[in-house]
Amino acid sequence: MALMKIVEFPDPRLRTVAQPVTVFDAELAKLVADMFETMYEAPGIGLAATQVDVHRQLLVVDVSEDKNQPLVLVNPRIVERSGTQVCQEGCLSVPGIFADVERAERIRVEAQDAKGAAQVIEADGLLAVCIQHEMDHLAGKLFVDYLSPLKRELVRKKLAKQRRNAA
Ligand code: K1U
Ligand code: ZN
Repeated sequence: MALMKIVEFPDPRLRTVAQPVTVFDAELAKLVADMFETMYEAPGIGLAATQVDVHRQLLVVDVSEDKNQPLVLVNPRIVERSGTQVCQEGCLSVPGIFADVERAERIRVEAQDAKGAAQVIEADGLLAVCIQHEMDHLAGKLFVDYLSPLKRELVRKKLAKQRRNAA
């Protein structure tokens, strides 16, 4: 397994729309393993392939406390949504920034697993938030896009300052 580099906002590669996965082979299995290692090490509760500069419809999630409920969603589609919830979100591609985002409370997702088998996931609460956040990444969208242009500009400046101070 290997740690992957996470692309950070405002890198334009985060705006790439992911293409469907069509081949379920050993290379895909290694990518999934590397993405889980990268997500757990960050640490995070989700990671989309877009964030590691792979533009395929693939995401990994684990919202459990013990980090023992890994989920792999390949070519995910939300087929039902209901209710709304507001949750404070973070993003490994936008480090140190947190903001409230409104999402559906419950979703039903049709996807494939890492071997290509069909799966249906019924999610609510944090799992539903995290899947919607990761699916946004696959569409080239970031949680800061839900903020006002002024707040987004503040985020951009804060990140630039963080990077200057770290250099
Ligand atoms: O997509 C990402 O960058 C991962 C992101 C997922 C996410 C978090 C919160 C709401 C929606 C989506 C993260 O994992 S940020 C880190 C984080 O939230 C966390 C880290 C350690 C423990 C618990 C949470
Ligand atoms: Zn994110």
